[in-house]
Amino acid sequence: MSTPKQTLSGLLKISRPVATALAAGQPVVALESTIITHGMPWPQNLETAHAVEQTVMDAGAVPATIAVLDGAIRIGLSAEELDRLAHLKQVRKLSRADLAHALVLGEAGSTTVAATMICAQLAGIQVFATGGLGGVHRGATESMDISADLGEFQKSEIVVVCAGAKAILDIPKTLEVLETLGIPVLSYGTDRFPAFWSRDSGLASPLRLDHPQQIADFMRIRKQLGQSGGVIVANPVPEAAEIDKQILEPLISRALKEARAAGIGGKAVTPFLLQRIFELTEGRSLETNIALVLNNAVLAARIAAEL
Ligand code: PSU
Ligand code: MN
Repeated sequence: MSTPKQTLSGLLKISRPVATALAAGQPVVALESTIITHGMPWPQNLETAHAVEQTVMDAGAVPATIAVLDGAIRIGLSAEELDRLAHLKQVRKLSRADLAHALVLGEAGSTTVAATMICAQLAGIQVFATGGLGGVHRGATESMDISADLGEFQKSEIVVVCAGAKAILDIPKTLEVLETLGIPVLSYGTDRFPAFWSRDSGLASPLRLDHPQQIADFMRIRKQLGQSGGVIVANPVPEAAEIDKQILEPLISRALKEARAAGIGGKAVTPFLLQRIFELTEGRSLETNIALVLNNAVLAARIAAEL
């Protein structure tokens, strides 16, 4: 059988440290790049990208930040490449539908949760850490705005460690869609489903596990049962960094109203809302975002070690 690298003939470039770790069966954690280009302002985006990689390494795994650069899917970026990505002005936000398009045109792009899952699977990486999942947007009965992140879990066999779904979303509907699609939502060490900046969305978690070993076993048993697809691990933000739901809710309502008034749609919605929440919380939401991503990186590394 040919390796993914050969079949993809130049479209997939795995960095040397990541390729070495994969060949040796060492734990590898995939990291997305939309959070760098569209999720955080400069310079915290680059600082966080480096801090997340360092956190993965400190936890005993090899980080593989994923993006499209120079006409190829890149698995593992050098410090110089991370820097270049964080500085890019005209970088595309790539989801499942866009990956091949960016490759045809040779355009640079960052990968969302959905696209990162696809690329991680191609590279043979099983675990991926991010901030918050995309989901069903508020007002989706009108806008039909449901993130492609959700459907991706039916296709790519990856464990995605996140801090739940972003509070800007309609979380009850997001959980309903996940249930309909049969996608497991495992909250880590809690019975509550977390809401990104807050530890509790107000909703019970569909499933709970308390140890990285159990999460690895969960994946193994699914495989034995012939179940394909990915799994969501919802890891609540550390208490010291969380923002109370009551504080956030009026700010989210305001940001949503502004988005509607400005006619923001499609891919621009999530970046717009994250930026406005950042401004309305005077930067506090960003501190929380950074804390939760680092927290997820540690858990992802521990799960990768068990797999
Ligand atoms: N987590 C963060 N910040 C982000 C995202 C996740 O802490 O910016 C990104 C992810 O890349 C996710 C995307 O896939 O937001 C969801 O975008 P949309 O709602 O357009 O599908
Ligand atoms: Mn959308």
